[in-house]
Amino acid sequence: MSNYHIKHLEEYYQVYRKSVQEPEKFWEEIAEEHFLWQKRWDEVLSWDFAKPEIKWFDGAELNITENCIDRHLATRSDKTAILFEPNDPNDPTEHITYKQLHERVNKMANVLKSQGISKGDRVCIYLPMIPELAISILACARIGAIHSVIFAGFSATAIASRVNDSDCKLVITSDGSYRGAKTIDLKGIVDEALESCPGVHTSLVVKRINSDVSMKAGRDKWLQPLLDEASNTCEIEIMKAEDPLFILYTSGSTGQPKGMVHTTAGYMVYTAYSFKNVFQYKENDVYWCTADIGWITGHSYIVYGPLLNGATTVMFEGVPSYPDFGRFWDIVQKHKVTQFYTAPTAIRALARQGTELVNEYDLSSLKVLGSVGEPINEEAWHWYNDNVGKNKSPIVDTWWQTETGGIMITPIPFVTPTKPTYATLPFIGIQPTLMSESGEELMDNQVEGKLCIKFPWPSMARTIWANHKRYEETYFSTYKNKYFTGDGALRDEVGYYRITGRVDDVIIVSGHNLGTAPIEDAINEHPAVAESAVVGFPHEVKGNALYGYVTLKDTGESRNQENLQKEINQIITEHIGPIAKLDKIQFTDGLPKTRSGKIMRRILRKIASKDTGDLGDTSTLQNPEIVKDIMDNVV
Ligand code: 6R9
Repeated sequence: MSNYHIKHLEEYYQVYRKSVQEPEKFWEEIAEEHFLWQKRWDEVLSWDFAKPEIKWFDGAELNITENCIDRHLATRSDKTAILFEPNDPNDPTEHITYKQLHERVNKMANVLKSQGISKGDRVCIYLPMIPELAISILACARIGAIHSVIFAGFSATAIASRVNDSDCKLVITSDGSYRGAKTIDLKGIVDEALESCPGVHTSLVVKRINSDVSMKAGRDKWLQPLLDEASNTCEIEIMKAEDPLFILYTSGSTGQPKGMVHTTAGYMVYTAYSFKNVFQYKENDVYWCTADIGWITGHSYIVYGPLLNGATTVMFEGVPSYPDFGRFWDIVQKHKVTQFYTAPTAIRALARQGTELVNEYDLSSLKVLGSVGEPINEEAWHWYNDNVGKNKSPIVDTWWQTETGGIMITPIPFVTPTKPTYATLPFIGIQPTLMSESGEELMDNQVEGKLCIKFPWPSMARTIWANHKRYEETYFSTYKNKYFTGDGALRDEVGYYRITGRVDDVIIVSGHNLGTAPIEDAINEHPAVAESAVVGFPHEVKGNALYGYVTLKDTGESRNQENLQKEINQIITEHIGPIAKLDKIQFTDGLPKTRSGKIMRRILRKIASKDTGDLGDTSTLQNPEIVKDIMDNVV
């Protein structure tokens, strides 16, 4: 049916119009024709952005894993579902068929049950990019447990706060992980975290690197023996459409990370439909998204979206630079990858290596290239287009968020003419709009404003775990009756969108969202620090890097600044993780502040970016003299 697979621009406009004029009818048709339901819905959509309360397919019953796995068994049981490419290129690739995936998920689900996990319980997953990660996610979904995946680069403190926020009962981890030539002691990090997580009764440990880890009696259990014992059949748990499927934490501009809650039916329908169209997926394609499953991109477009379509999805354990910077291209060549979805920060890192390596490999299998995570700069776009796509594979620059669950603004390859740095047009069913500073909706083209969404879509997050008020305040209070994204954007003369970046205090470093507040909180833990402010500055590879301004307590002692820098970064690593380390630290006698005491980050951002031509009016500051001082000592 054409609604499901769009193939030319006219059809896009036609389907798009239908999806916004009659959204209920549109999504109902998609839901009816392409999924298995245990019980049909009573109502396609009910919503109120003021409360906010959003329900899709209310009354329906289903299990997402029946849709991801069971229903493919009749026609695709021997087809590869997950193609696992290990860290070491000399280790064998693992092809997990749909039939094997079914067995492994069922076994894992039975293990979880045997450990006392049942519907509604929260399970934390802290694993490297190995098959057990996808299998654990699906096993949770099979029995109705709510998975909360924590990226395996986060620190013990970060794990503990997330585990406690959602009161997880069980953790799944591994004895360690491979990362290029290094190994990382995941088990040790989890052990440290669990010291402050009284609610966790069990920790299941996957053996990956065969390291010598300590196992806490009564709590820690090797996973394999339990799997060996478990039955390979596990009935699906019947879930309601709006039952939570998972929690995924994302950084906010202030305070604790937000546990975004995604529910079952709407998320399923939207990720499946968007995957199919955005990647123009066809039956024998080999699709590869290089993201980590610890982020939303991996949830929606490594696990759920591809499996819902019966696709072959590549999971890569390693890094783009190991054993050398040709690794990505080696994998594309080896598995004849057809869709390749990565992040601008990876493209920039690869582009820095020149074109010699990329030209050594046969990339002719590629049909579609994707980009996600941050705005893609023009230079990176062209490098990607010329050297990877050879000017024949369209680049889909996909804009979306943890909160949106699925891709929101994107070209459809071979359908939407692309334009470098533009995410182009709203995807089917998505109604974006731009708002002026004064809160007016900007109706014309060639305008710039704050990006909002006017109408619900099936995969939007429904709440923040245990904090619905924060959900309302963060997303629905800035503009009445609109979901506010936190991003700025401009719309060109033909209605294409270009995302200009965050308008709040979230900085995107190598595609990872980092809130400035938690980093500042960590810095301020250092006994010598009085106050700090963190801003982003442009970085050739990471997109943005972090610049910290730090004032020290006046103790009369002299201090070694180099040691202080190391100690500060150490504290940040402990509290958040190495991704949040500061690239530059400037010690200063003061921070520019407004009369009401707010730090003027706008000025600090410009100074860190060496863009001091126009700092605006600084005369109204409490301490205007500090600005020159900071400028004179910029690092
Ligand atoms: C999917 C994901 C969300 C933030 C988002 C925006 C930035 C993502 C982008 C993009 C420009 C793109 N972002 N994709 N900016 N162009 N194609 O990345 O989710 O980790 O929650 O980040 O990332 O600023 O608001 P998440």
